[in-house]
Amino acid sequence: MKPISIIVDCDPGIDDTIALLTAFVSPELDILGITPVCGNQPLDRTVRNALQVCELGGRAEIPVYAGCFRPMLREPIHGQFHGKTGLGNTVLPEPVKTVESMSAVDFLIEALSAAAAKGERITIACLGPLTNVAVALRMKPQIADGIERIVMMGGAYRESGNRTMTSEFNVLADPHAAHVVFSSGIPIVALALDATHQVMLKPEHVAEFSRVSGRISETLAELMAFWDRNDVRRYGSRGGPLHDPLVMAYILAPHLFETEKARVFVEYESELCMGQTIADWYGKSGLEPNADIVTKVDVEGVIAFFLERLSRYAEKAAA
Ligand SMILES: [Ca+2]
Repeated sequence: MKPISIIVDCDPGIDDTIALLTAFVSPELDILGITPVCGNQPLDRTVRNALQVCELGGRAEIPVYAGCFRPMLREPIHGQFHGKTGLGNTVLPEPVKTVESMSAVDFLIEALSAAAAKGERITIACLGPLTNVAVALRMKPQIADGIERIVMMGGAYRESGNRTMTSEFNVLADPHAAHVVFSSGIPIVALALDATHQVMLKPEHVAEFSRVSGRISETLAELMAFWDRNDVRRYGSRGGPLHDPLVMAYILAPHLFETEKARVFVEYESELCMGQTIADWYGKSGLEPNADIVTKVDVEGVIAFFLERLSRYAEKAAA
């Protein structure tokens, strides 16, 4: 089967690192580029982290294009659970690999226009604020013809928010960009907190990941241990929700997920509810659905999926 052409738009970030490491050992994917954006960390950090993760994963040949320095209109906000560098307490070697000179927005426009011209389509995995994709769409809306679909982590529908009472971090960080993307007509699969809060990465899972993952085992265990929120009141157990990696699981193993169609609206005016995502589940707006929202996750299946994928690092070392 022909591999899925994919661009990974991200803001690494611990969970983005796990997502990237999973994508790197998945031959079903042809990763055309990685486009870090300002999000969990300022842009210089997310770019450096992306370069380091490419080297850690043995995929230094994948080009990294630096994205937008800031959200479209709002002041930047950054993640609270990723430590000082964005990778917890993990210190990776300084990257030898360098960032491409072309910007992420130019790369998106070029790659998607080229795909559209050939009648091909590229999947975009969005693991951070949607600034890069929104700016590219504002500059050249025709790139939508080169997008197969956007599979994104972001939003909170029946769940309440994580960064504020109403809002999830990736959408809150750039609600205007999210509005542009949800208004674009591009097919969207949304993995919101409704999905990610179902998948808790618990200390016993971390031990298991560390056992199977060969040469990246130490780094992975350190990263994942940093993820333990210890917020039992909210999540019902120790550990932390496995947010952004679920995008890769969805693309590679969609049978582990159930979705419902809805029209999604993004609040970008109210300070109280800034970044809230609202789903019209029952056709109240009179508008057609614009997203498939993941409502149910096969949790054991997803954990087993990631264990199998990341165990490939052990095989790679042995090969
Ligand atoms: Ca992220």
